[in-house]
Amino acid sequence: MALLRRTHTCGELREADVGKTVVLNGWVNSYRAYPDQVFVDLRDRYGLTQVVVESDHAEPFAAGQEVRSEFVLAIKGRVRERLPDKHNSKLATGDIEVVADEVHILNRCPNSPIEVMSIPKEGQTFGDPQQLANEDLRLQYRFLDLRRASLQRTLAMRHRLNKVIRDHLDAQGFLEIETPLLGRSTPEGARDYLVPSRVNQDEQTGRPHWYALPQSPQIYKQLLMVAGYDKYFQIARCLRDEDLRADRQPEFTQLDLEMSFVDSDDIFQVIEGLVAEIFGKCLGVTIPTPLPRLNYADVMLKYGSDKPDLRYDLEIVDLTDLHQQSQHEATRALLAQGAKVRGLVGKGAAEQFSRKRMDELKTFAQRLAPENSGVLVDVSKVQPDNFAAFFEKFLPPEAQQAQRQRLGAAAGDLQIIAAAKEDVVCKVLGTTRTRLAEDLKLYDPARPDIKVAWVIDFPSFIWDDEEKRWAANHHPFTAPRDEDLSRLESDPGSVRAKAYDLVINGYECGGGSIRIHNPEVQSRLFAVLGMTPEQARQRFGFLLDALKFGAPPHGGIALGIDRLAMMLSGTSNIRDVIAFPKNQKARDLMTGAPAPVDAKQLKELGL
Ligand code: AMO
Repeated sequence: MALLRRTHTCGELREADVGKTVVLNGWVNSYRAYPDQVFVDLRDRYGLTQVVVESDHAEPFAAGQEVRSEFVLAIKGRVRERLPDKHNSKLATGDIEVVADEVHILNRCPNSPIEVMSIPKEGQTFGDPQQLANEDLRLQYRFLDLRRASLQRTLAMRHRLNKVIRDHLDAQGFLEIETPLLGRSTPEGARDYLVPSRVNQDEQTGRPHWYALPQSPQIYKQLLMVAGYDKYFQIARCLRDEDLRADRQPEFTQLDLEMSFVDSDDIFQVIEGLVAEIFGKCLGVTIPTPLPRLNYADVMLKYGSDKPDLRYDLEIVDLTDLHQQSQHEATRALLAQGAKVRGLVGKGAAEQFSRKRMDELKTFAQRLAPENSGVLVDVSKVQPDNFAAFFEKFLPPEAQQAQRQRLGAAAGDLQIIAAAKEDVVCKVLGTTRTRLAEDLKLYDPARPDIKVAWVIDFPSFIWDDEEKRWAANHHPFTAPRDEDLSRLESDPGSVRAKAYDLVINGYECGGGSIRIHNPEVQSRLFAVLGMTPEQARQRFGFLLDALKFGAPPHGGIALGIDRLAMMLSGTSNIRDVIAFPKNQKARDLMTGAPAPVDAKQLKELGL
């Protein structure tokens, strides 16, 4: 049979089309069969159109009776206005229906293991089923799940995001340049995915040499700057073998960008213009620029996190000095080891918290600390003229008053106070802060409320307690601040980086820096990270060489496209914005990857 090519999509026909003969192609969203009529809601990614097959057309009526959910049909028919009481205002095509002259079943479908789309129920528009099947099952049948309206909307949004980015950067003179997937390790703090080379094997052992898949195009983009491509970008796939979270995938996409002859301000300007355009064009939301620039040390103190959610206030305050006078022994022992006491207050929240809910919140907070951290946590209601709460009763009266004042705590408030090592207190109170904001509904997740800021002045290094050495906080190519360079070897912990993160609604949506373009400084930095000159040469000799051959000052950033798409779609699950994601265990449940391979393949690889 010749293909009955569609004349219209299923979301297109309106009252003005009444009387036309049309052809529609699509999937059966739902059907209702009566003795003399079959109603079929035909669906494609553009919408839904009601088709009526009547018994006085014997041939199409016979086909219409065979129709089941998710069958693929071609329908030829006439557009007519629906009966006056049958108009559906929730559907864009709700004023018309198509009376079928021909019904062709192009393909059949067994009972779907997951519900793709429900019959729009009372009060429900054309959209997702009310109850989604279990996510693993949906990932296994991803080709069916992708028929869902919200996933189709999200992928369309992601397309638009990429297009806005490309158009915007093109207009600013950037070149999109692709860099290799098979290359040398580019460290970004995760493990590499390795690929054995069949044609390059060790002469003695016969074992393969290995490519590393890029954790990011970082080194290549720096080499492009050395080569004079002063405004580069790429929508680049990155691969990192790391533990997964709700906002992490092993394979993800970055908008990677680099510029020459710039300082941080130039990068801020480009990215602020781009971000404003993205949220304006994709979501109709105005992002006021210039964006706030928040100091790392300040945000760690106030929000307990380097990616604060700024949709609500709820600030953490330091109480350590007041507790130097505490009569509580365990608190004093912690303070003697350099611990901090900090707290936050849920204004007017006391009445929403029963004893049970307070205990739950306390347990939640305590569990955020590592075992043996000795963390002390108290959740209590602020009692007027009564200082019986745990972190109050051991303080002298002036300190009790001072603590309330500093917290801004008054009767009717809920106070949460914790004592532990600084990083533990940040984690405990920072995460409790986001949970409390959720509990107290301090923001509306359904509303496109977008709060963007820069976090700057990160430390260059963090101490790796397991390996007992300094590690790069961003990556080892990030330039230290000029005024801190003299302390690179003597006090690495005090060196701040020319690095910046772009934070949106509590997510790190981008990170970048000004790079080291001087080979001596780069060698010094590798040395602080514990690499011998030989190791540095063996791993990054090509970069050190390139820096010698006239490297311009340069810097850049990478934005997480998946996370931006999450912000645009209002989801907190990264798998919702990726067509074929991996599950929490890095498995593709649909194709079954990763999977064992043939012995023959392994042999060829020398494995
Ligand atoms: P960074 O490692 O900070 O920097 O990555 C940049 C941004 O990429 C996103 N991202 C991820 N998204 C999903 N899943 C992951 N596993 C994942 N890892 C990172 C985040 C993050 O902010 N080369 C540097 C950039 C530079 O310095 O120019 C880099 O890759 O949104």
